[in-house]
Amino acid sequence: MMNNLPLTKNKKVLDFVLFAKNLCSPDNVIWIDGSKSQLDEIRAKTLESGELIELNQELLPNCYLHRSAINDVARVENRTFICSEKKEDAGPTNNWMAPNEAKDKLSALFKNSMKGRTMFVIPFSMGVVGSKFSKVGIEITDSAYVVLNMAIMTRVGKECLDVLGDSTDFVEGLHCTATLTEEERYICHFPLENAIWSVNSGYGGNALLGKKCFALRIASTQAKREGWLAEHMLIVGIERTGSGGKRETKYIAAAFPSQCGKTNLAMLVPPKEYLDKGYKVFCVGDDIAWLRIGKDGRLWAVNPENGFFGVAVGTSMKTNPNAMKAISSDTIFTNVVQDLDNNTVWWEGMGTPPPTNGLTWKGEKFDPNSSENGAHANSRFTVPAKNCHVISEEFENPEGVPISAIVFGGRRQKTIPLVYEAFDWEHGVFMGASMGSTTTAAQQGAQGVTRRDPMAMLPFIGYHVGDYLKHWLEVGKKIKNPPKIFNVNWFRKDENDKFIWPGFGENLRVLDWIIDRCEDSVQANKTKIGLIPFDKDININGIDITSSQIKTLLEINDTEWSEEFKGIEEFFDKIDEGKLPKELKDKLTKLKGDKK
Ligand code: GTP
Ligand code: SPV
Ligand code: MN
Repeated sequence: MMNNLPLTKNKKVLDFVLFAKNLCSPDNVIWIDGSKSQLDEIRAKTLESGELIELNQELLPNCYLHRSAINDVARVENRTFICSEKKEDAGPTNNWMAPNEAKDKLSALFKNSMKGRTMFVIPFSMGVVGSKFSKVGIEITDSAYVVLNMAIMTRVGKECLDVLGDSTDFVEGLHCTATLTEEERYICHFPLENAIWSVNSGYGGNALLGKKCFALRIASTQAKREGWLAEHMLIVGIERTGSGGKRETKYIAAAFPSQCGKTNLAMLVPPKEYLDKGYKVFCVGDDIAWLRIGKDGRLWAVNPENGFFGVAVGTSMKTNPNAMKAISSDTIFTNVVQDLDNNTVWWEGMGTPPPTNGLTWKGEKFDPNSSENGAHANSRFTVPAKNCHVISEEFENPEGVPISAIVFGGRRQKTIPLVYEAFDWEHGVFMGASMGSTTTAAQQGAQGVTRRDPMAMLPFIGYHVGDYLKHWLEVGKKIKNPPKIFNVNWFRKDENDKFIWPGFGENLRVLDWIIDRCEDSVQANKTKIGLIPFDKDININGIDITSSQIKTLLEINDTEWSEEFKGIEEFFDKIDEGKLPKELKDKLTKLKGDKK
């Protein structure tokens, strides 16, 4: 029998559950206690209902497949709202709705939405349970798929309520798949109340409320108040023999927009030459970092998640073998191809021949010769972090890891060099504030359009972007030993529309230069936009890159950059509203005026 007795005496939690119950009228309520037996029971029900499909348990133990509704495959930025008291507090990069209006509108959609269904109450912790840097959330949902995903992506169960005790300091998330009607889909955030209401989607960031809604949008507002940073960043550790001859692990936090390579960089396998030299790479996180100033005056990062919700398409033994190994068990696959011959999964870019007897992500007969993809471009795997063979020893360390370098990057076909370094923190904030990237399938809407995406946080800043950038500058002033800041671009293309840089594991060559810079063991070329590597300092031994190509990758083209400055100026003008820090505007004016 599943537990339907409250797992806490916390009045605010009980009131929230009662409120949701009265509003949504479920047939029954189940409190998620975090036990394996309860999750097994819930999974068994999803297999009966068809919500999950059991995959070949010999080849893929404890792996399951889910097909989402066809109209529900990605985050919906145009239906995502920040419901701050005043519109100007949400700023020009967010949709805004008055809190009362949002509550009224969504209450009508939640009304009786769980009739005939079960309401699950998921107590969860972002970060190690009980750590002073962690935060508790309660997600109420009608979706067993959400429960099973949350149980992978976060720490769930009774112990989260135990550490919460009587405290009112938790985030309330109310979620219902309801009818999945797109026109009535709303993802609303109430920063004043630490609350999230999400209705009519069951997918990823719209529905797993611990992730983008809590750990970025709500947490960014908490971070602003409390003096830290909640960022869309991977965290990776690189162990090597440093310039002083000592073996050391240096940690890098990197912000790239959705589907721009965070998971891949976080788990990279060093090229042979580097393996031979004893390089090791450890993954701390692949999507979200909470960064605080440590007592030692450095910036420290924790990954508040407990699993990976990674992009399936393009993941192969060649591009990301660590992810491939991780997802060979205990994984929920969403919107990939099902190979009916052996009941396994497949996607474009997996590096194996397509199944001849398969079903597409929509559950239709898969034609490998069709121009239409079998897996959705935003198909995903959900896998526990502990499945990753290179998960860092520090993953569970409540203090996190000290960050030596912050890296920004996006998909840019031209203009932006392979790597360059900021002169100082303020310049680094300018670099992050002005970065751009072409849009991907992670969000609904036009793809392949270049847009500005400050710190890869455009869709995730829970308040005014100008205040957010000011907060970055202020945090910088308080760090005694700030990390150096860099920008990278793996996606520069040649005249044949081909990526010039091989990317993936080879990106370590660039991280190696970055760490050398952090250790002051390599010189850099001072240009007006920042510090660029000398060609000879990017090691291209053993890769198919000519010296003229490396020149192109490191080139600063004046015509391209004047266009870039125009784009940045347009964006700055759009987001200013009297809140964009003067330091950033001055930087742009100076850059525009400077010669080389
Ligand atoms: P989210 O989970 O959406 O936040 O994405 P992410 O930033 O973690 O992106 P991910 O690592 O999943 O990569 C997205 C896509 O970019 C995949 O299809 C990868 O194959 C591709 N990709 C990742 N790294 C590289 C790279 O270095 N070079 C090239 N050309 N493609 C890459
Ligand atoms: C992203 O879109 O940046 C993701 C996937 O990491 S989702 O959880 O859907 O936001
Ligand atoms: Mn992401």
